[in-house]
Amino acid sequence: MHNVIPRLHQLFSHEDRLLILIDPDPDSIASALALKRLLWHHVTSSIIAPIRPITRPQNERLVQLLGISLTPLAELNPGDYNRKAVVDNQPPHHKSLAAFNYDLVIDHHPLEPETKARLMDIRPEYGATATIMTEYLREARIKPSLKLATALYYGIKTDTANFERAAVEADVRAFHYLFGFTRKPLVRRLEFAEFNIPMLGYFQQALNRFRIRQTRLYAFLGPVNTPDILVILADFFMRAGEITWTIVGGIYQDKLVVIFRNDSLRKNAGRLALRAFGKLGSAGGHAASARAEVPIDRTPLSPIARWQEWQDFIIDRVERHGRLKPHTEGEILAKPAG
Ligand SMILES: [Mn+2]
Repeated sequence: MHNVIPRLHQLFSHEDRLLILIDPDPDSIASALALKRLLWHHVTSSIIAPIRPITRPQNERLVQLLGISLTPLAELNPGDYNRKAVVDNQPPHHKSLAAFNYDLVIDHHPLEPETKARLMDIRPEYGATATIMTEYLREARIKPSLKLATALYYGIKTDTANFERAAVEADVRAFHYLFGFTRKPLVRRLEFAEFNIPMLGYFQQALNRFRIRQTRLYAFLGPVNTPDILVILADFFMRAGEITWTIVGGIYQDKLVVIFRNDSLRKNAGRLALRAFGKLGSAGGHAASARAEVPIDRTPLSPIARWQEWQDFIIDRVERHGRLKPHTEGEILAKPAG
């Protein structure tokens, strides 16, 4: 989309008060910051409102380190804002987003048929919304500040998983452009904040409890205050060279949550999650990563069952219903010669 800036400015007048809604992650936070910057002097005020609390340490760190000001949706009165925008998501994606009418929607997820706004810019082929916003800034001839450039740079980096996931030429171009406005040590500090001190307790627990079946590692953590820790631990255990699968479970808000990871060599995590837990709850994902969520009352266990029982339940479901190949590359290699 070319010449989007005049159309963007035409949407708003100087008396407008703009509410920018986001489901907070680095890409949405950065995109909202960029929108705020693009509308400086064009609206009376603009505010960034996350629809849910930030739980990931890396996102917390981004907000803290760059001094980004966010106001939780729950703490403000949406009626005080006569204009509304959503970036990096579309209204049908979430109940809290669907509750409003929008002036502006900018996103890189596939277009939802019910998405409506006075101006929509949806580019499903893009790896990040931050890429779209970088193009806007360039068109508006606005040089990003260190803070804005770093946020956008980091947003592209995380949404494309360092360009391992779907990205297009435009993402690479934006990334390269932003590189000139950011600072490496700042980006590195953001990346290192993968977990926080309270989360280390879960590491300890997982290291004490994990079980290995062939080359598959299982761990059950019990109640967790965020499912993010299950993802972090599933990724962490994949770093052991002998491990080809990690399956990490925990209880979050009356649900058993199970995270699947594999080395993506002829494996399908989404299918395994579905076979193991699809009959009990929701399950699915991609080739290398998947997730299952099962309401506790749909499992044979009581919420107060011991962790060993839960861990055995997960191992049993996956090994029995997952139809895992009896032999893995690891086992074949481990067979004694002759
Ligand atoms: Mn995104």
